[in-house]
Amino acid sequence: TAGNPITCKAAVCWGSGEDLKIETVQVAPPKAHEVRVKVEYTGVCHTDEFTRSGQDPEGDFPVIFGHEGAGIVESVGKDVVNVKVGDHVVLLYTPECGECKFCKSGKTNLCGKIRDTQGKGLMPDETSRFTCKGKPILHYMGCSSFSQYTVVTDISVVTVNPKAPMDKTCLLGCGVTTGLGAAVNVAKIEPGDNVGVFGAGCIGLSVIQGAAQKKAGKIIVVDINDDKKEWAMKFGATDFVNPAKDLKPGESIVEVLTKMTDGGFDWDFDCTGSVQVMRNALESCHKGWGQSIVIGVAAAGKEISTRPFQLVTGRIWRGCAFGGVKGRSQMPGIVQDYMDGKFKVDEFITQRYPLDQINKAFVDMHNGNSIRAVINM
Ligand code: NAD
Ligand code: AHE
Ligand code: ZN
Ligand code: ZN
Repeated sequence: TAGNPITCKAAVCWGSGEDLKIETVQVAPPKAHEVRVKVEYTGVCHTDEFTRSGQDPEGDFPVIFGHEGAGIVESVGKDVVNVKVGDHVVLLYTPECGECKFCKSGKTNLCGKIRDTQGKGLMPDETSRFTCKGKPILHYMGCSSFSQYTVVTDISVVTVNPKAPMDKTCLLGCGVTTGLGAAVNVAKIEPGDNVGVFGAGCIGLSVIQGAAQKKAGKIIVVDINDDKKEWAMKFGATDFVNPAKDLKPGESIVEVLTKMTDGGFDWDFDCTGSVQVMRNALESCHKGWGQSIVIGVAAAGKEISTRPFQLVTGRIWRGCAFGGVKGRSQMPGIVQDYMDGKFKVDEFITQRYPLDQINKAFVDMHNGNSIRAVINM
């Protein structure tokens, strides 16, 4: 009940590169402008693995990962007005306060209000709501959905249609929305445009379905895992290239793609996080106007490079987070669109596990036989 700590299970990562451990944790009650959520389902995104493995320059431990969560509001702190106990919600790692410079700009979905403390794994008062064995445990991306109960700020949560199944809406908290939004909000794909998608995980497949929705011409998918061909085609790709196998001696992937598109892509997307792939994506864009959109996140210390001539000759390099989506304004509509059958979500789920088997989701990701594992909390 409101005001009391809750004892529950959570998957705690005690140190960089370690497996998650199911622990009993205490979850403090929400303070002012905070919300405690009973997490029902969470997806596992490659970014959770990125930080677990120690590649994230902001990564710190011990921590409770997870940022693709859906659940029910258990209690609210003082001054919370946007959600109430019992609401079905989606957690938002990109919050929306509506009043900061970023939110008011109309130019970006990034919100600045809690970014600093969120990056440190803390609530806005610089403390954590999680303890385990007497030690504070860090939050992650303002969500920590790998806990049966979590505390988030009120700007990091949005109420959605309670009829929407939460084992699907969790995936709208990152993967599906990130790719779909990049294709339909960030890029301005016109009918017939040629689109390239590098990496056909949940993010890339979501870009493909967004591009198909926009009636793109060719949708060419590049992945080093042949098993992704069938997946890519199912979501609307027209072609698939495996650069590890399909190149002739001396031929580069950029040459192949440029030939296939009569000069390059109108829009392409990095959905891998590899800086070499990002370069290839930029250089596969059409001279004069092609835009390459970086979605993948790269390891600490990695940098992108290309010849400035690529930009002088009109290619545009940019990126986005959460598909450019403003969560509190847009998520209820996105959930409704899903309910109305306007895009696929159920099809992304390749595995389902209870919380105590969450490490299997990371193994599946490494084996390349998973699009999304959904964890039943
Ligand atoms: P995933 O592991 O499910 O998919 C990645 C795909 O890329 C796999 O199919 C893999 O075979 C392929 N791949 C890897 N290296 C490749 C290479 N060199 N060339 C071609 N293909 C290659 O991951 P995901 O969950 O879809 O996430 C994709 C990336 O997007 C990750 O870096 C993740 O951290 C990032 N991400 C960013 C945002 C954002 O808002 N910017 C949101 C979610 C995820
Ligand atoms: N912390 C990392 C970068 C990680 C990153 O870029 N995260 C994306 C979301 S990935 C979701 O799966 C993001 O939201 N970025 C914008 C932001 O403000 O963090 C680093 O390199 O420091
Ligand atoms: Zn994610
Ligand atoms: Zn804001």
